[in-house]
Amino acid sequence: MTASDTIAAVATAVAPGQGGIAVIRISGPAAEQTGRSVVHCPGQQEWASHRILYGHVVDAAGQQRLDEVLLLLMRQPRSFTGEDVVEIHCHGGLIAVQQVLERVLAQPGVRRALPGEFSQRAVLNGRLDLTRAEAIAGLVSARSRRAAQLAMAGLDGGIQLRISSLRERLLDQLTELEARVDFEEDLPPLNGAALLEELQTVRHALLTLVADAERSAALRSGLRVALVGRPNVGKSSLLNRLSRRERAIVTDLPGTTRDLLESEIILDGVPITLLDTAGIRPSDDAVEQLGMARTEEALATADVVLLIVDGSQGWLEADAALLARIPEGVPRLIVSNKSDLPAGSLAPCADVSFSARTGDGEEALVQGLLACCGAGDSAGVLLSLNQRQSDLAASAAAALDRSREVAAQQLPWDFWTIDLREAIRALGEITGEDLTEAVLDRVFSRFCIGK
Ligand SMILES: Nc1nc2c(ncn2[C@@H]2O[C@H](COP(=O)(O)OP(=O)(O)OP(=O)(O)O)[C@@H](O)[C@H]2O)c(=O)[nH]1
Ligand SMILES: [Mg+2]
Repeated sequence: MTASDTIAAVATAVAPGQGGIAVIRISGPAAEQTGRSVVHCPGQQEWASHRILYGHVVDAAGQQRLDEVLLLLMRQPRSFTGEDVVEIHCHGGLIAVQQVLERVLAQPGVRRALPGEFSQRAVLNGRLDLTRAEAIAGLVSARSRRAAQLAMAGLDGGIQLRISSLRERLLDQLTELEARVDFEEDLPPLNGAALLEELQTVRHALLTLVADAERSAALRSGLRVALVGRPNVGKSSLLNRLSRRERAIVTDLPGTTRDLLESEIILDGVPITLLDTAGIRPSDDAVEQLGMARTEEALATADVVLLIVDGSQGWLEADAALLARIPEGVPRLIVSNKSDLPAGSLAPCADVSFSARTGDGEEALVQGLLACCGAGDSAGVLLSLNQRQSDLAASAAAALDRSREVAAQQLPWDFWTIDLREAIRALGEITGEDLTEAVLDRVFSRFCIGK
């Protein structure tokens, strides 16, 4: 399949004053002609595929040089999209790249690429399967080494392989069933119990993938962790210590933090946004009241709440009142700070004891935090489906679950095929395979219909 139009876009990140080199990617039938029109290559350079050419981009009037560039032509099908592709490697930053892109877009038959359109063409042209295309997006957006590692597993084809093989197993069963629907009398009887067992094995495998996806979701999207507590317990000090910099203002005056303050950190490969909040206490100060309203918002939206108490004061009623304000179901960790000072009379019912001043107990705090957001468990995860894939895997598993019902009611074979088809369709949607034709192909190739 070849698209009739040619698309172009800057493939590298663009920022003013940054990036030595930027790449403009052009894909489609007009790619080579566009390259030839836009880039003037001196001397006898040959326009051969997969060779680097050197030249200049000049303005439309042919007067002024806009940039000095390298050009890479990759003729179809040996390119990322499977189409003719030209890459213009120009200088980075903002202005030169935009000028070159404008020249490219002004060529006949060329338009600006839509988001993800190169990958989409690669998939449509069979150069890339769907899960690998999604893995590229995951790799690009990875915010931690671990997330990048998981994306690479997808890029290496791990997800495609796993889902395809589960789908194949279902297709095998469907083939058997469909043959029975059409030619029951010609074939040996089907073992319903064995078939059901196979479906449930696949279902369990899918559920494991869904659970792994949930466990590692934090790795991809990151977690918002709200630090709450009474004024002066050391919320900002804790944030500074975990951030390894003086991000927040710390003073011995209660009510120092007035506004929400965010700090992005990576803990054990998990991206975490720490939210420092205004300490909660009765106050007539208008600014402080607004700050406390934001604390409430942070409480309502955080994935995890760290309730910080002052261990040198012990567990106070106000701490208990704050604990009660953490919304139901939100994982929480109670941190007793200031462990370097003598403990207060009432021992706080804390999960970890910590000192923002000395750093004592930091490892326990980090591990407790990761455990409480479930991110600590993701260590053993080797493959991580993204949300779309995980939703589809879950719906396939649900369809397979329904087959138990069908089995229990001892319904005829064609009833079994309904849920099975549904599960196969969902998995095929993950891998991008065409369901109906694939199933029919299998039926035809395995059983000689004309016999
Ligand atoms: N000894 C000791 N002092 C600490 C520790 N952590 C914080 N402090 C002190 O406690 C005081 C308050 O610290 P902050 O981090 O500003 O407390 P906060 O909870 O952010 O306070 P508000 O922003 O007012 O709500 C400062 O004087 C800190 O130096 C600790 O672990 N040990
Ligand atoms: Mg503070």
